[in-house]
Amino acid sequence: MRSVLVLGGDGFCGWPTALHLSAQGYRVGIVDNLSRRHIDDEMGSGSLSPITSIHERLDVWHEVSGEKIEFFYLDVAGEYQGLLGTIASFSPDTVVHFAEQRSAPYSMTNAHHKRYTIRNNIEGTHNLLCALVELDRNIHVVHLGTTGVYGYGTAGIEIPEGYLDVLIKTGTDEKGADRYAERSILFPTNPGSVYHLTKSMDQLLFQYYAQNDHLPITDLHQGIVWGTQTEETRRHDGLINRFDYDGDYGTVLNRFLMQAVVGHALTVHGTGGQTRAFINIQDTVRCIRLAIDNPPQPGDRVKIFNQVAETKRVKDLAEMIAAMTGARIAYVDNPRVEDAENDLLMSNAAFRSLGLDPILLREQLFGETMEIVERFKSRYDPKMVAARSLWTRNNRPGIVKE
Ligand code: NAD
Ligand code: USQ
Repeated sequence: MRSVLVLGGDGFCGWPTALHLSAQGYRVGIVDNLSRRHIDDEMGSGSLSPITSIHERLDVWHEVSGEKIEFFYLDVAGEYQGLLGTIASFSPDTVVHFAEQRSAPYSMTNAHHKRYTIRNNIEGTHNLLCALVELDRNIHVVHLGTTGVYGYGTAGIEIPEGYLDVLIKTGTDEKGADRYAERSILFPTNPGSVYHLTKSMDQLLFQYYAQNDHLPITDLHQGIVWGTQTEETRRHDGLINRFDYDGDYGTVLNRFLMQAVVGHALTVHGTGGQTRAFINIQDTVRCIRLAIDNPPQPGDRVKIFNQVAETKRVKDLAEMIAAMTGARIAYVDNPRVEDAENDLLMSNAAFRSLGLDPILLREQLFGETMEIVERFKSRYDPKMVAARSLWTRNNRPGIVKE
């Protein structure tokens, strides 16, 4: 039986991925230090959907599916020997690595959060790579990166999957004509937050270890995930996925859907001219399985897939939801440093060639997410909605002024 260790398997993407793989017949283990739950305690926030403890979740999964998922309570960034021993004894064919601090606003709040995000994400990734070199068992790493590594300026091209083919001027020939050398380089990174910076740095770690130690590595550049439930998490309330709506961890589309249901104005930052890439949570889990089943060979360069379904402008999303629900749109101050407007075209040819027919944003698909919000809206805390983490002293929080 093929086996997969899911680092960060208690999180928003990791939990439904672990269940999906288990349902598909993989032997699955989860490693998590529950830091995401501790951050909720730190910030006074919490998932809108009432998630059960990791142990209850795993018991319910065993009850409904007959499958067992093992859990290892471990800090990937801080407990190298524990990580090494866990990988050695679980002996996976693939390690899926979600175990990073993933909120851009949280990473920008203060020096403590910046330093934590750098330490947690970079050391976690590096520990994993060192452990795999030490074990020397040809274990495939599938890492969740972000489309944010490409930056959000207008590139003027369709952003390729990780690499850019360039011609470098090397001189002139005897007739004075320019000579060029062809190269394929990592697409130049342009991170927009300390969190995105860690994903950019992860890319170099992967490039180095793929080259030097021939580790087989796939890096998935994922867009903003929307939706909550997947085929497996719907099977029982005790398996429900988390739904973040707060100013730090709530992502834009889920926030707008939540705001529409509870009667809060849709908080569009600045002009809303920012264009971003999106993917539904059900496709996240499908893509990860496709990546697991199609590993690179040892010695290959890092395989990079853009894990996105489509791109959309924030303002257009808000208008779509406002038209559907009657919600009011509030153009609030932008707490972030980002271009007021950008165009974004992004290739997703690799996943399409593997058979992915992605779920696209359509009004009728928002129903389920809105039902989840409707069902649990008594748990909503209006104080948590404002985006208060500022990128610089010159920015202002994204607060609706009545
Ligand atoms: P999440 O915060 O819900 O889950 C991350 C999980 O990793 C949590 O359960 C957390 O406790 C765990 N974790 C963090 N640091 C750890 C450590 N040092 N040791 C052990 N466990 C640790 O985040 P998510 O939304 O599920 O994102 C998962 C990955 O996908 C992240 O790397 C993120 O950058 C990437 N991603 C997410 C999105 C999105 O929209 N959610 C989009 C693109 C990429
Ligand atoms: N935005 C609003 N109003 C809001 C919230 C956000 O206008 O209420 C805007 C932001 O200013 C930004 C865009 O929406 O322009 C996206 O913000 P987001 O919070 O939805 O997403 P982001 O911070 O980019 O991060 C999320 C995940 C991160 C992942 C990333 C993919 O938290 O883990 O890496 O999406 S990507 O955006 O492609 O980098």
